[in-house]
Amino acid sequence: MQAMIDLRSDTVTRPTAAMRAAMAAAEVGDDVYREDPTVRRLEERVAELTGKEAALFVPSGTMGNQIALLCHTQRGDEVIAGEGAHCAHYESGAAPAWSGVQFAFAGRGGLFTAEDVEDAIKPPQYYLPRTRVVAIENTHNRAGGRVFPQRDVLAIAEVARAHGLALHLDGARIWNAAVASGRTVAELAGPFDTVSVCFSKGLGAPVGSALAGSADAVRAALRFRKMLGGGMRQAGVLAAAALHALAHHRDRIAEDHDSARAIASALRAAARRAPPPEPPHATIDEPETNIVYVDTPGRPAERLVDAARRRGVLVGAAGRSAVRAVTHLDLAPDQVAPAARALAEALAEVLATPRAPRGAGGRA
Ligand code: TLP
Repeated sequence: MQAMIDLRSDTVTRPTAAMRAAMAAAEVGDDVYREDPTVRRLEERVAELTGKEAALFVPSGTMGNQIALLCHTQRGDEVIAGEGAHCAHYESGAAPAWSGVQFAFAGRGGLFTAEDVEDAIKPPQYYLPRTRVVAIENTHNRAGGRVFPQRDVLAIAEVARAHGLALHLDGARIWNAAVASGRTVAELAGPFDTVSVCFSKGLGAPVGSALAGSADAVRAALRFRKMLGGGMRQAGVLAAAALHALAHHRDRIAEDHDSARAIASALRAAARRAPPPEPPHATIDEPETNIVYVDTPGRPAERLVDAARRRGVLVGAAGRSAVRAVTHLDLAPDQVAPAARALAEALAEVLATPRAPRGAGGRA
Protein backbone atom coordinates (compact mmCIF):
# COMPACT_ATOMS: atom_id res chain seq x y z
CA MET A 1 0.00 0.00 0.00
CA GLN A 2 1.18 3.51 -0.86
CA ALA A 3 2.24 5.48 2.27
CA MET A 4 -0.01 8.38 3.20
CA ILE A 5 1.29 11.91 2.58
CA ASP A 6 0.82 13.60 5.94
CA LEU A 7 0.12 17.34 5.70
CA ARG A 8 -1.78 17.69 8.98
CA SER A 9 1.08 19.73 10.45
CA ASP A 10 4.78 20.45 10.10
CA THR A 11 5.11 18.78 13.52
CA VAL A 12 4.82 15.30 11.94
CA THR A 13 8.37 15.14 10.57
CA ARG A 14 10.72 12.38 11.68
CA PRO A 15 14.41 12.98 12.37
CA THR A 16 16.65 12.37 9.36
CA ALA A 17 19.50 9.86 9.51
CA ALA A 18 22.02 12.70 9.90
CA MET A 19 19.96 14.21 12.73
CA ARG A 20 19.76 10.84 14.47
CA ALA A 21 23.54 10.51 14.15
CA ALA A 22 23.99 13.94 15.73
CA MET A 23 21.65 12.91 18.55
CA ALA A 24 23.52 9.66 19.13
CA ALA A 25 26.86 11.48 19.29
CA ALA A 26 25.64 14.23 21.67
CA GLU A 27 27.66 14.93 24.78
CA VAL A 28 25.19 15.04 27.69
CA GLY A 29 24.90 15.85 31.40
CA ASP A 30 22.14 16.61 33.88
CA ASP A 31 20.51 19.81 32.69
CA VAL A 32 18.63 20.41 35.95
CA TYR A 33 22.17 20.91 37.36
CA ARG A 34 22.75 22.97 34.17
CA GLU A 35 25.51 20.48 33.31
CA ASP A 36 24.43 19.42 29.84
CA PRO A 37 26.95 20.97 27.45
CA THR A 38 24.83 20.38 24.34
CA VAL A 39 21.79 22.08 25.88
CA ARG A 40 23.97 25.03 26.89
CA ARG A 41 25.40 25.22 23.39
CA LEU A 42 21.87 25.27 21.93
CA GLU A 43 20.80 28.00 24.35
CA GLU A 44 23.80 30.12 23.37
CA ARG A 45 23.06 29.59 19.69
CA VAL A 46 19.41 30.63 20.11
CA ALA A 47 20.43 33.72 22.12
CA GLU A 48 22.82 34.61 19.32
CA LEU A 49 20.28 34.02 16.53
CA THR A 50 17.54 36.01 18.26
CA GLY A 51 19.93 38.75 19.40
CA LYS A 52 18.98 38.27 23.08
CA GLU A 53 21.18 37.97 26.19
CA ALA A 54 20.13 34.43 26.99
CA ALA A 55 17.81 31.55 26.11
CA LEU A 56 16.33 28.49 27.81
CA PHE A 57 15.61 25.11 26.23
CA VAL A 58 12.03 24.02 26.97
CA PRO A 59 10.10 20.89 25.97
CA SER A 60 7.44 22.62 23.87
CA GLY A 61 6.28 25.84 22.27
CA THR A 62 3.34 25.80 24.65
CA MET A 63 5.65 25.81 27.65
CA GLY A 64 7.77 28.59 26.11
CA ASN A 65 4.71 30.81 25.65
CA GLN A 66 3.27 30.05 29.07
CA ILE A 67 6.56 30.67 30.87
CA ALA A 68 6.79 34.01 29.08
CA LEU A 69 3.32 34.98 30.29
CA LEU A 70 4.24 33.87 33.84
CA CYS A 71 7.32 36.10 33.63
CA HIS A 72 5.42 39.17 32.44
CA THR A 73 2.15 39.08 34.39
CA GLN A 74 0.35 38.78 37.70
CA ARG A 75 -3.11 37.35 38.34
CA GLY A 76 -5.86 39.65 37.07
CA ASP A 77 -3.71 41.05 34.26
CA GLU A 78 -4.73 41.18 30.61
CA VAL A 79 -2.77 40.09 27.55
CA ILE A 80 -3.47 41.66 24.15
CA ALA A 81 -3.18 39.11 21.34
CA GLY A 82 -4.40 38.51 17.79
CA GLU A 83 -7.51 36.45 17.12
CA GLY A 84 -6.79 32.72 17.18
CA ALA A 85 -3.40 33.25 18.87
CA HIS A 86 -1.94 29.87 19.79
CA CYS A 87 -1.25 30.98 23.38
CA ALA A 88 -4.97 31.69 23.82
CA HIS A 89 -6.61 29.17 21.51
CA TYR A 90 -4.53 25.97 21.52
CA GLU A 91 -2.89 25.76 24.93
CA SER A 92 -5.70 24.13 26.92
CA GLY A 93 -6.55 27.32 28.78
CA ALA A 94 -3.08 27.40 30.35
CA ALA A 95 -2.79 31.19 30.49
CA PRO A 96 -5.87 31.81 32.65
CA ALA A 97 -5.06 28.64 34.62
CA TRP A 98 -1.37 29.23 35.44
CA SER A 99 -0.88 32.99 35.10
CA GLY A 100 -4.46 33.98 36.02
CA VAL A 101 -4.64 36.33 33.04
CA GLN A 102 -7.34 37.00 30.49
CA PHE A 103 -7.01 37.91 26.82
CA ALA A 104 -8.19 40.94 24.88
CA PHE A 105 -8.16 40.28 21.14
CA ALA A 106 -6.93 43.02 18.83
CA GLY A 107 -7.68 43.37 15.10
CA ARG A 108 -9.25 40.71 12.89
CA GLY A 109 -7.97 37.32 11.81
CA GLY A 110 -4.75 37.24 13.84
CA LEU A 111 -2.87 40.29 12.62
CA PHE A 112 -3.36 43.72 14.20
CA THR A 113 -2.02 47.27 14.18
CA ALA A 114 -0.69 49.77 16.72
CA GLU A 115 -4.07 51.49 16.59
CA ASP A 116 -5.80 48.22 17.51
CA VAL A 117 -3.45 47.95 20.49
CA GLU A 118 -4.23 51.53 21.57
CA ASP A 119 -7.94 50.62 21.39
CA ALA A 120 -7.44 47.45 23.45
CA ILE A 121 -5.36 48.95 26.27
CA LYS A 122 -7.50 49.39 29.38
CA PRO A 123 -7.23 52.66 31.31
CA PRO A 124 -5.55 52.30 34.71
CA GLN A 125 -8.65 51.90 36.88
CA TYR A 126 -8.49 49.56 39.85
CA TYR A 127 -11.71 47.85 38.76
CA LEU A 128 -10.39 47.00 35.27
CA PRO A 129 -7.93 44.25 34.38
CA ARG A 130 -4.41 45.62 34.11
CA THR A 131 -3.12 45.47 30.53
CA ARG A 132 0.41 44.09 30.81
CA VAL A 133 1.54 42.31 27.64
CA VAL A 134 1.15 42.38 23.89
CA ALA A 135 1.68 38.94 22.34
CA ILE A 136 2.34 38.64 18.62
CA GLU A 137 2.54 35.39 16.62
CA ASN A 138 4.87 35.32 13.61
CA THR A 139 4.04 33.53 11.41
CA HIS A 140 0.42 33.48 12.56
CA ASN A 141 -0.83 29.91 12.38
CA ARG A 142 -4.61 30.45 12.23
CA ALA A 143 -4.18 33.41 9.90
CA GLY A 144 -2.86 30.83 7.41
CA GLY A 145 0.86 31.14 8.19
CA ARG A 146 0.89 34.87 7.47
CA VAL A 147 3.97 36.92 8.21
CA PHE A 148 3.24 39.71 10.70
CA PRO A 149 4.22 42.92 8.85
CA GLN A 150 7.38 44.28 10.44
CA ARG A 151 6.23 47.90 10.18
CA ASP A 152 3.22 46.96 12.35
CA VAL A 153 5.49 45.14 14.81
CA LEU A 154 7.64 48.27 15.16
CA ALA A 155 4.64 50.56 15.60
CA ILE A 156 3.05 48.17 18.13
CA ALA A 157 6.35 48.03 20.04
CA GLU A 158 6.35 51.82 20.28
CA VAL A 159 2.82 51.87 21.71
CA ALA A 160 3.69 49.02 24.09
CA ARG A 161 6.76 50.86 25.39
CA ALA A 162 4.82 54.10 25.83
CA HIS A 163 2.32 52.23 28.03
CA GLY A 164 4.89 50.14 29.91
CA LEU A 165 3.68 46.86 28.38
CA ALA A 166 5.87 43.83 27.85
CA LEU A 167 6.11 42.39 24.34
CA HIS A 168 6.19 38.65 23.68
CA LEU A 169 6.70 36.94 20.32
CA ASP A 170 5.37 33.45 19.66
CA GLY A 171 7.98 32.62 17.05
CA ALA A 172 7.18 28.92 16.69
CA ARG A 173 7.61 29.52 12.95
CA ILE A 174 9.94 32.53 13.06
CA TRP A 175 12.21 30.55 10.70
CA ASN A 176 9.45 30.61 8.07
CA ALA A 177 8.81 34.31 8.70
CA ALA A 178 12.52 35.06 8.25
CA VAL A 179 12.78 33.15 4.97
CA ALA A 180 9.54 34.63 3.59
CA SER A 181 10.34 38.23 4.56
CA GLY A 182 14.06 38.15 3.80
CA ARG A 183 14.76 39.51 7.31
CA THR A 184 17.02 37.94 9.90
CA VAL A 185 15.61 36.16 12.94
CA ALA A 186 17.35 38.79 15.11
CA GLU A 187 15.60 41.57 13.21
CA LEU A 188 12.19 39.94 13.65
CA ALA A 189 12.88 39.24 17.34
CA GLY A 190 14.49 42.65 18.00
CA PRO A 191 11.49 44.60 19.38
CA PHE A 192 10.41 41.84 21.80
CA ASP A 193 11.25 41.26 25.46
CA THR A 194 10.79 37.52 25.09
CA VAL A 195 10.66 35.23 22.08
CA SER A 196 9.66 31.57 21.96
CA VAL A 197 10.95 29.56 19.02
CA CYS A 198 10.25 25.93 18.03
CA PHE A 199 12.61 23.35 16.59
CA SER A 200 9.84 20.78 16.12
CA LYS A 201 7.84 22.56 13.37
CA GLY A 202 9.45 23.71 10.10
CA LEU A 203 12.94 22.80 11.27
CA GLY A 204 12.11 19.11 11.59
CA ALA A 205 13.52 18.30 15.03
CA PRO A 206 11.54 15.75 17.05
CA VAL A 207 11.10 17.81 20.23
CA GLY A 208 11.87 21.17 21.71
CA SER A 209 11.56 24.91 21.82
CA ALA A 210 13.42 27.75 23.45
CA LEU A 211 12.52 30.97 25.21
CA ALA A 212 14.95 33.84 24.62
CA GLY A 213 15.13 37.20 26.40
CA SER A 214 17.16 39.22 28.87
CA ALA A 215 19.38 37.40 31.38
CA ASP A 216 16.89 38.37 34.11
CA ALA A 217 13.90 37.05 32.16
CA VAL A 218 15.68 33.76 31.46
CA ARG A 219 16.66 33.41 35.15
CA ALA A 220 12.97 33.79 36.06
CA ALA A 221 12.03 31.41 33.23
CA LEU A 222 14.38 28.71 34.60
CA ARG A 223 12.42 28.68 37.85
CA PHE A 224 9.03 28.60 36.08
CA ARG A 225 10.24 25.78 33.81
CA LYS A 226 11.00 23.69 36.89
CA MET A 227 7.64 24.57 38.47
CA LEU A 228 5.86 23.35 35.33
CA GLY A 229 7.84 20.09 35.28
CA GLY A 230 9.91 21.09 32.27
CA GLY A 231 13.34 20.57 33.86
CA MET A 232 14.94 17.86 31.76
CA ARG A 233 17.98 15.74 32.56
CA GLN A 234 20.21 14.41 29.73
CA ALA A 235 18.35 16.59 27.24
CA GLY A 236 21.48 17.03 25.11
CA VAL A 237 20.23 14.28 22.80
CA LEU A 238 17.27 16.54 21.99
CA ALA A 239 19.32 19.73 21.88
CA ALA A 240 21.66 18.02 19.39
CA ALA A 241 18.70 17.48 17.06
CA ALA A 242 17.76 21.15 17.38
CA LEU A 243 21.34 22.29 16.72
CA HIS A 244 21.48 20.05 13.67
CA ALA A 245 18.16 21.47 12.45
CA LEU A 246 19.36 25.06 12.92
CA ALA A 247 22.51 24.32 10.95
CA HIS A 248 20.98 22.29 8.11
CA HIS A 249 17.23 22.86 7.77
CA ARG A 250 16.72 26.62 7.79
CA ASP A 251 17.48 27.51 4.20
CA ARG A 252 15.45 24.66 2.74
CA ILE A 253 12.27 26.13 4.29
CA ALA A 254 11.86 28.11 1.04
CA GLU A 255 11.01 24.76 -0.62
CA ASP A 256 8.12 24.29 1.81
CA HIS A 257 6.78 27.71 0.84
CA ASP A 258 7.00 26.82 -2.87
CA SER A 259 5.21 23.52 -2.19
CA ALA A 260 2.42 25.32 -0.30
CA ARG A 261 1.96 27.72 -3.22
CA ALA A 262 1.83 24.80 -5.68
CA ILE A 263 -0.84 23.08 -3.59
CA ALA A 264 -2.88 26.28 -3.23
CA SER A 265 -2.70 26.89 -6.95
CA ALA A 266 -3.97 23.35 -7.75
CA LEU A 267 -6.81 23.84 -5.26
CA ARG A 268 -7.74 27.20 -6.75
CA ALA A 269 -7.82 25.67 -10.23
CA ALA A 270 -10.15 22.92 -8.95
CA ALA A 271 -12.42 25.52 -7.34
CA ARG A 272 -12.56 27.48 -10.61
CA ARG A 273 -13.46 24.34 -12.60
CA ALA A 274 -16.29 23.35 -10.24
CA PRO A 275 -19.82 23.99 -11.58
CA PRO A 276 -21.09 27.29 -10.22
CA PRO A 277 -24.45 26.73 -8.53
CA GLU A 278 -23.93 29.22 -5.72
CA PRO A 279 -20.47 30.74 -5.61
CA PRO A 280 -18.16 31.21 -3.83
CA HIS A 281 -17.38 27.50 -3.61
CA ALA A 282 -14.14 27.72 -1.76
CA THR A 283 -11.62 30.28 -0.65
CA ILE A 284 -7.94 29.49 -0.78
CA ASP A 285 -5.64 32.33 0.25
CA GLU A 286 -2.26 32.61 -1.43
CA PRO A 287 0.13 31.09 1.13
CA GLU A 288 2.89 33.38 2.39
CA THR A 289 4.70 30.48 4.04
CA ASN A 290 4.03 26.74 4.56
CA ILE A 291 0.34 26.76 5.54
CA VAL A 292 -2.59 26.35 3.14
CA TYR A 293 -6.13 27.01 4.34
CA VAL A 294 -9.13 25.91 2.30
CA ASP A 295 -12.53 27.14 3.35
CA THR A 296 -15.62 25.52 1.81
CA PRO A 297 -18.44 27.57 3.36
CA GLY A 298 -21.53 25.48 4.01
CA ARG A 299 -19.65 22.21 3.55
CA PRO A 300 -18.28 20.62 6.72
CA ALA A 301 -14.49 20.38 6.89
CA GLU A 302 -14.68 16.62 7.48
CA ARG A 303 -15.88 16.10 3.90
CA LEU A 304 -12.63 17.42 2.48
CA VAL A 305 -10.55 15.67 5.15
CA ASP A 306 -12.22 12.33 4.22
CA ALA A 307 -12.02 12.89 0.47
CA ALA A 308 -8.30 13.71 0.81
CA ARG A 309 -7.66 10.68 3.02
CA ARG A 310 -9.24 8.39 0.44
CA ARG A 311 -6.72 9.77 -2.04
CA GLY A 312 -3.75 9.19 0.27
CA VAL A 313 -3.31 12.68 1.78
CA LEU A 314 -3.88 13.60 5.42
CA VAL A 315 -5.02 17.16 6.19
CA GLY A 316 -6.65 18.58 9.31
CA ALA A 317 -10.01 20.20 10.03
CA ALA A 318 -9.35 23.68 11.40
CA GLY A 319 -12.91 24.92 11.84
CA ARG A 320 -16.43 24.01 10.71
CA SER A 321 -15.63 24.35 7.04
CA ALA A 322 -11.90 25.13 7.07
CA VAL A 323 -9.13 22.65 6.38
CA ARG A 324 -5.41 23.15 6.88
CA ALA A 325 -2.56 21.56 4.93
CA VAL A 326 1.01 22.24 6.08
CA THR A 327 4.12 21.52 4.04
CA HIS A 328 7.36 20.35 5.64
CA LEU A 329 10.67 18.55 5.45
CA ASP A 330 9.14 15.08 5.07
CA LEU A 331 7.14 16.05 1.99
CA ALA A 332 9.57 14.82 -0.66
CA PRO A 333 9.91 16.99 -3.78
CA ASP A 334 8.38 14.23 -5.92
CA GLN A 335 5.34 14.07 -3.60
CA VAL A 336 4.32 17.72 -4.10
CA ALA A 337 2.57 17.28 -7.45
CA PRO A 338 0.75 14.05 -6.43
CA ALA A 339 -0.36 15.69 -3.15
CA ALA A 340 -1.59 18.79 -4.99
CA ARG A 341 -3.45 16.63 -7.53
CA ALA A 342 -5.06 14.48 -4.81
CA LEU A 343 -6.19 17.55 -2.86
CA ALA A 344 -7.55 19.21 -5.99
CA GLU A 345 -9.55 16.07 -6.83
CA ALA A 346 -10.78 15.86 -3.26
CA LEU A 347 -11.91 19.48 -3.36
CA ALA A 348 -13.71 18.92 -6.69
CA GLU A 349 -15.54 15.97 -5.11
CA VAL A 350 -16.58 18.05 -2.11
CA LEU A 351 -17.73 20.99 -4.22
CA ALA A 352 -19.99 18.60 -6.16
CA THR A 353 -21.82 17.72 -2.91
CA PRO A 354 -24.70 19.89 -1.69
CA ARG A 355 -24.11 22.47 0.99
CA ALA A 356 -25.26 21.54 4.47
CA PRO A 357 -28.63 23.25 5.10
CA ARG A 358 -27.53 25.49 7.95
CA GLY A 359 -23.78 25.20 7.59
CA ALA A 360 -21.78 28.32 8.27
CA GLY A 361 -18.17 28.63 7.23
CA GLY A 362 -15.01 29.73 8.86
CA ARG A 363 -12.12 28.76 11.05
CA ALA A 364 -14.19 28.42 14.22
N1 TLP B 1 0.92 24.30 16.72
C1 TLP B 1 0.37 23.02 16.36
C2 TLP B 1 -1.00 22.81 17.01
O1 TLP B 1 -0.92 23.03 18.36
C3 TLP B 1 -2.07 23.67 16.43
C4 TLP B 1 0.29 22.92 14.86
O2 TLP B 1 0.07 21.79 14.39
O3 TLP B 1 0.43 23.94 14.17
N2 TLP B 1 2.86 28.45 18.74
C5 TLP B 1 2.39 28.21 17.50
C6 TLP B 1 2.20 29.33 16.56
C7 TLP B 1 2.10 26.89 17.10
O4 TLP B 1 1.62 26.68 15.88
C8 TLP B 1 2.32 25.83 18.00
C9 TLP B 1 1.98 24.41 17.63
C10 TLP B 1 2.80 26.14 19.28
C11 TLP B 1 3.06 27.46 19.62
C12 TLP B 1 2.98 25.09 20.35
O5 TLP B 1 4.00 24.24 20.13
P1 TLP B 1 4.06 22.82 20.89
O6 TLP B 1 3.18 21.90 20.10
O7 TLP B 1 5.50 22.48 20.82
O8 TLP B 1 3.56 23.03 22.26
